[in-house]
Amino acid sequence: MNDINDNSPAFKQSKFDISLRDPTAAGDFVFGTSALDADLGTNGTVTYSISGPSAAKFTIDQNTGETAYPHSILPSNL
Ligand SMILES: [Ca+2]
Repeated sequence: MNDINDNSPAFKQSKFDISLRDPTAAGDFVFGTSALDADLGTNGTVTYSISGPSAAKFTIDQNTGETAYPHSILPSNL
């Protein structure tokens, strides 16, 4: 039986409301979430990215979805 890639990744929530604290250090964790894809194997692999006007202010781990302040900026630049 072969699985086909007929499911898209989905977050448990469609909207997230988060409050950002001032970072105490570059690399500070900001936000974590995960999406699920019901397909098997590589068809079910989820990769994460961030987009939008403020995307450059954050980094995201494409494997875990963990979002953080980038190491390349100082907190005062946020
Ligand atoms: Ca899929």
